[in-house]
Amino acid sequence: MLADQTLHWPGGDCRLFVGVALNPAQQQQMAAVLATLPAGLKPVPAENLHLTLRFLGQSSETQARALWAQLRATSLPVFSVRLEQLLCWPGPKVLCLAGEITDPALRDLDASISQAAASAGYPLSQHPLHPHLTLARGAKQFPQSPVTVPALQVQPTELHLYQSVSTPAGVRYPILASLPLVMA
Ligand code: 2AM
Repeated sequence: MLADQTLHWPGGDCRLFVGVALNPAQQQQMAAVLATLPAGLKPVPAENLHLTLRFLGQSSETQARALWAQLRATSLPVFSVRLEQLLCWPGPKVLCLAGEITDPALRDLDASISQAAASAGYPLSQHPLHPHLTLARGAKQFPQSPVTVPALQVQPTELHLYQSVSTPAGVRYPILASLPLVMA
């Protein structure tokens, strides 16, 4: 499927982030894993699984379009990352499957996104990129009971601009625009 490079703006200011999705087989695999997480954790809905590459926060349409135009004009490399470490981050209280950046293409992509974000006027990122897949929220500490999560080799083909929308039924992440990641 060809990425829809058009940016569909929903109106007003929006909370945004740039990220990638799992492929459908991985999403299904992780949906089964989410269903086995210990009680007390709040698994994320499988359709919300994503890797955040850059959190942008509240954004105007003008700023988002400037960012996306710059990314559209950039060659965005396809990358691979292995997520294999189960971590509990007590600050945001999330359980996540994390990995290290070993593929230079991911460093290049991160640099391109940071450059585009800076020139569109977004503030500098507070943390260096640490690839991770948030599996559950409400994780004050590492679960007492054993959690088995398979390692995941993620190699996305598209970069997405996501909106984060809070609704009474929970948070949703509609995709506002996508760009293809290309072989170097
Ligand atoms: P994460 O679960 O991949 O860390 C939408 O709000 C998404 O942006 C969240 O699911 C979270 O992604 C990320 N996010 C939210 N607030 C953030 C912040 N202050 N800094 C970095 N990432 C944030």
